[in-house]
Amino acid sequence: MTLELSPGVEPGDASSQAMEAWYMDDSEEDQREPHRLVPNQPVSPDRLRELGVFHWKLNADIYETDPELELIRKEQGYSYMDIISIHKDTLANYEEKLKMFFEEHLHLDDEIRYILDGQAYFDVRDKEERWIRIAMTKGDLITLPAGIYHRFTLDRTNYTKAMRLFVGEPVWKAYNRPADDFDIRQKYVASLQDPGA
Ligand code: KMT
Ligand code: NI
Repeated sequence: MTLELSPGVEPGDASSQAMEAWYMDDSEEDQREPHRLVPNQPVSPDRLRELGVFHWKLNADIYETDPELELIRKEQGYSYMDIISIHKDTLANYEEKLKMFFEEHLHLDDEIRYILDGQAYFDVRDKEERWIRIAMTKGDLITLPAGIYHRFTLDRTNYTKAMRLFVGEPVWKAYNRPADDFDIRQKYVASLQDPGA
């Protein structure tokens, strides 16, 4: 039997447990607050997939020996990995980095993050440029497509530990918005109009 691990689409098993996502309000309060609309306006995994955002739920307690993680890495070609602990006592230039992570930006490659401990938010723009907030908790592995505008923040708990995965040698370079002239951006925008492209 071949094990096909499609991100989050098999009903009934652990990998289908959806992350919670919602449209954000535009209030000026702290970025670490949830910023939900009232009433809350949830965003489904299908909607996220249309934006090219994929998700798996894994058992982070066994990440060092997890066959499911191994299989995903193999199938997706995630040869590189490291672990980043984001907390004021563990991350050099903590404040500065958090500020950087929260600037709206894109990358020329997919951003792949697996939350091993704690929690955090990834915000992504939808097709109409509205911010969607994705609540990441322990066990969530997410992939953001190259060219999507996004940002990252800790939540009120001020701590997360994440695995960073990458295809080949990692490139962390972020291009702050506006970065619309990159081919990868134009490709991404085109893929939103025609999801089959
Ligand atoms: C990025 O580029 O948005 C990040 O690397 C976010 C921090 S890593 C959990
Ligand atoms: Ni990024």
